Amino acid sequence: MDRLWITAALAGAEVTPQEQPHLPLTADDLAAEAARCREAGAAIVHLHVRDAEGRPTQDRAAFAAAIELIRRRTDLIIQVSTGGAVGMTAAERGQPLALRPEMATLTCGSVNFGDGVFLNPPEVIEHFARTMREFGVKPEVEVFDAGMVANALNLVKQGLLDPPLHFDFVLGVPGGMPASAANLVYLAGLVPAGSTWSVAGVGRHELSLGTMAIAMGGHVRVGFEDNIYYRKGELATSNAQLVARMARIGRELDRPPATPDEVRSALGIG
Ligand code: KMH
Ligand code: ZN
Repeated sequence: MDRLWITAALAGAEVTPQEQPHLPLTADDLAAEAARCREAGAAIVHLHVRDAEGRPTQDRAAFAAAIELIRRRTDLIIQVSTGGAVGMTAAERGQPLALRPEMATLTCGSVNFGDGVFLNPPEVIEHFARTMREFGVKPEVEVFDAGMVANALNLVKQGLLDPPLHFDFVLGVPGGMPASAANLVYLAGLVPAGSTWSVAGVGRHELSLGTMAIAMGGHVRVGFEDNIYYRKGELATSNAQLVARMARIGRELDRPPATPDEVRSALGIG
């Protein structure tokens, strides 16, 4: 099987420093953490940024600052979030695309998200898909529920997305598809031949579903955006600690971590 692509989701938009004291918040923190994750085996960094007060922002300049520092310190593929935080407008969320990052997320449907709704109506999805094409950004199709795979495949039919696609199954968000082995097997079965996928299991499911994905030939996302614990009752000390564990499991299962350039060449980017 192919080498393992590990994505590090460093901070997300929802986790707070009160919940996870090692959460990277500033551009400097994000770049330092990205460098540690690269060292530990990550190939992709999934990027959200915060403002000076630590609140999630999609401000273009804030992304530019973090991207510059990450590029200075690593060769990681930088994947910006277009999801942002629940409640942000599409215009707000799309700002980092103008920076022409190598990758960006494209959530292909709406989903309840905790107490809120992560809204992705068809016109927003299509707008982001068109913008990504215009700026030469490779989409990662974010899937929080099964219908989102079908929506992405319809975008291919409409000529708005170019196969092969790369999917990320985010399982275990309250309101989204639960994080179960059966659900991962089902979703992986929907992926067309030639396309690729990873899983991001929320909370304790990060480890079990990540390990399953390695055995199934998929890829893995880990990090504080999805999970702040190393094991039950024990907070992780860094994102890199979570990356390193996946890299170790990958090596044991004959799926050593891929370098960013290996992933670039598989995705046809860079
Ligand atoms: N923060 C979530 C509402 C993405 O990065 O594209 C959406 C999210 C997905 O994190
Ligand atoms: Zn995200």
